[in-house]
Formats: sequence, structure tokens, C-alpha cells
Amino acid sequence: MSRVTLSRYLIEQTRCHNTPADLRFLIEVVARACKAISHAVSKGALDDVLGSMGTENVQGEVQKKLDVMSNEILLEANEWGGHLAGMASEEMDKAYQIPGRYPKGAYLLVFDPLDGSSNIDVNVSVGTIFSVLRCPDRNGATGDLGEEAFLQPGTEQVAAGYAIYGPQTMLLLTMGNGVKGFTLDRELGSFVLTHDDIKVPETTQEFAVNMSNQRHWEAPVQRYVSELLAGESGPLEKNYNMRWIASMVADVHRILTRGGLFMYPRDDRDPSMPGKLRLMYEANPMSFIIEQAGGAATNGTQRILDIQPTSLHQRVPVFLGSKEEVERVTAYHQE
Ligand code: AHM
Ligand code: MG
Repeated sequence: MSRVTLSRYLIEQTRCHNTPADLRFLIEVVARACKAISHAVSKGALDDVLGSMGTENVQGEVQKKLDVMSNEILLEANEWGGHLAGMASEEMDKAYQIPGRYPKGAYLLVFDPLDGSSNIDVNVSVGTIFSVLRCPDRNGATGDLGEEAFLQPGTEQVAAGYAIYGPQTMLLLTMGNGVKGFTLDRELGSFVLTHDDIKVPETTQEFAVNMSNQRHWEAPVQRYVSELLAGESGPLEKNYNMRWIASMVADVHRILTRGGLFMYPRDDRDPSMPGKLRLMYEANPMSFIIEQAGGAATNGTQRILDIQPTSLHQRVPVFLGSKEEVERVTAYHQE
């Protein structure tokens, strides 16, 4: 049987699901940029791409050289094609304007160019997370695109995905009808469909959380995690295993492969930060993918995809993965 590349898959989507040609082009361009990022990441010390830039991003985090390179690769690949009205990124304070010399399109692209970048120097999997929204009608306005155009709930996403740069480079994609996984064939230079219908098992005995923050969590999370740790002799009557890669793409990828629960709860370290992860380019795209794979995602009290964003770099608590456990920890918040 001939292999289904990402391009062929997208053309079939146009034929069967009326996926617009410009959305297809957008995904192709993002995938091409991810190939370039994968190549840069794989060079490591050979190309002197490891280490920090000596600068901080808008959120006060140290920028790695590869954070900045990946951001530039995505901007350059996507700015000229005429499919976008604007872009936003973890690495940029404000919305990125499509330069005036290029045509503008119907979509907005939001991304975390290199998530988990604190893991790069130790050669652990990192990834690119992206979300595609429609640009709201601007009523003929031609000036700069403001942040408010991006502030749409996750239910408005038309596509979302991530690339994981691990032992294999893979692209996981949803356009609202299930989740497909493509593996990069380096000889062909193409992403090939290898995982046709990804599903998160409904039940699990594995959880992922940074336990070193335990003393800062709120009561419902304290209770839930203590029950997980109590194992067979506790109220949940089963033993749980724990994994924490500290690279969201890698932790979510494991959950999409064999189930599990991922948590980055709210904590009391900094009252201005209700959680660590960012709604627009981490929580929303991952929640869309997880829901499309049959899992669930909440912030403890509400479905993540229903949250009305108030700012581009807003942070949220995240509980996502196998339905039974997401529902349990969410119910504890409601009691
Ligand atoms: P980043 O976007 O600055 O890389 O931060 C996000 C990452 C996630 O990939 C991961 O789940 C989390 O931060 C790990 O946080 P911690 O180092 O607190 O365990
Ligand atoms: Mg990130």
C-alpha cells in the first residue's frame, strides 16, 4: 500500500470535508517549518545552537538560542503565503503583523515555537505547539491587528497540533475530526501518516505532575494526589505510576499513546500566575487534541476550551488526559 503523506492527507480532507485550500496550505507551511526546527534541534552542539541567548522573553523567562531560532523559522515560513492575518507567539510580547508587502489571509496562527526548552541542553524531547483561529471580521479596518483578534475561546480553533522532536520527529494534528499522527521520514523529507486514529484510553493508572510543588497546591489537588499515592490501600483502590518529563509535548504524547493524566495545577507561589502553562498556545491546542482523541481537559472548574481569554499570555491551571481521572479531580474542585 502506498504511504499517505501529510500533503495527500490534507488534499483528501479538502475533498471529503471541504477543508479550505488556504487552511491546507497553512498546515503544510507549519509542517515545513517544524521540519526545519527538527533539523536545527538535532544538530545540537555541532551547530552551536545549545545554551541561552542572554535575553528574557515577555514573561521573564530565559530565552534559549533555539527558542529564538524556532520563533524566527515559524515567522519567516508563514508571513508571505497570504494565508494569515497575524501571528502570536510565546516568545513575542505583542501580535506579529504580516509585513505590508505580503498579502493577508483569513487565519491567525498562535504558537509556542519550542516548548520544554529547558530540556534542550540535556537532550530530552521538546516540541512546537500551534493553534489556528479564524481572524474576526475587521469591518474594513486596515491598521495593525490588535491582541483582541486572538482572544477567542479554544472552541473556535479550526486546527491545532504539535510537533515532537524526540527519537522520531512526529506531527500530531486535529482539524476537528479526530487526531492523526505523522512521522517524519527523513529520507523522503515528508511527514507520513503512521497513527490513523489516536485515542486516549478512558481509564489510567499513570499521572504526571511536578511533585516538588506539592506544598503550594490547593486543597482539592492535595487530596487527589494523596489518594493517587495511597494506591491500592487508599480510596481509589489501585496503584498509580508517575512520570514527569517537564516537557508538555512529551508528557501529552505519552498520554495520547497509552493514557494518563497531566496536571499543572494552580499554586500559591505567585498570586499573579494562576498556573504555569499558557492558555492560547499550550492549554488550548493540547486540550483540542486531547478532546478529539476522546479525553478531557479542564482548569479544575471549567472545560479549558470554554475559557474566554483575556490576554495573549494568560496562564491557566491544566488537568488533561484520560476522562475518568480528569472528571475525578474536577469533581474534587467542585465539592
Ligand atoms: P516553556 O514553554 O517555558 O518551555 O514552559 C512550559 C513547560 C512545559 O513543557 C512543562 O510541562 C512545564 O513547563 C514544566 O514545568 P516545571 O519545570 O515547573 O516542571
Ligand atoms: Mg511552552
